[in-house]
Amino acid sequence: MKVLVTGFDPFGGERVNPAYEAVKALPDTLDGAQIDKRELPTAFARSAAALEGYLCELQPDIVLCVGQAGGTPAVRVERVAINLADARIPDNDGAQPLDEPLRADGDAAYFSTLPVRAMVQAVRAAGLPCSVSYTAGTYVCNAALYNALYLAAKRFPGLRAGFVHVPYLPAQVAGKDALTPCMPLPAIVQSLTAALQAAIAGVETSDPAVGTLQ
Ligand code: PCA
Repeated sequence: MKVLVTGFDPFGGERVNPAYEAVKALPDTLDGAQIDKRELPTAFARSAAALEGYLCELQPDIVLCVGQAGGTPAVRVERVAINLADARIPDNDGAQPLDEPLRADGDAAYFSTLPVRAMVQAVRAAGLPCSVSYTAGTYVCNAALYNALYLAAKRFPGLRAGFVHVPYLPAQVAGKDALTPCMPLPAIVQSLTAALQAAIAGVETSDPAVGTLQ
């Protein structure tokens, strides 16, 4: 089995992106699967092209994209991506789409095809906080998950795709509000490893404990 894991480059004035820092530190093989690691630019158009290029080049069975969610206290496994680009700040190429669809011929939304609940449970079982997220936002991370699922639906049958958002690193919050949450790099790496193991195993659970009350 082949797994492509991507992490975004820094954006929004940050010097690092915890996503790519953690992705780089993942092992090259995990539970018998080959893990290919690639960086994605935090830019709507270029990330879509780069992702498609990596899928053509590597022909993975699974793609897991990873991005920074500044302000989140825990790793979040995304459930859904929506066909909307709505950017509060320009991307790294200066593009700032407002109220635009990502793909004219795409569905309104696609659900992750990875076992989201099992991934959350696996991270929690490793002793780390984790939850399901029901919005990946409307910036470049949502676009990456949307594009991965769109491409799986249209061009790469059998490809399973998902997304994980990760907190800031401690060094990133040093100059921010004292209550800004962060997570050390080894904990993020451990979380991604556990989530990937569940994705590779490919067995979803029915445990209601990871659902919501809202
Ligand atoms: N986080 C941004 C884009 C790149 C990243 O790491 C997001 O959540 O959309």
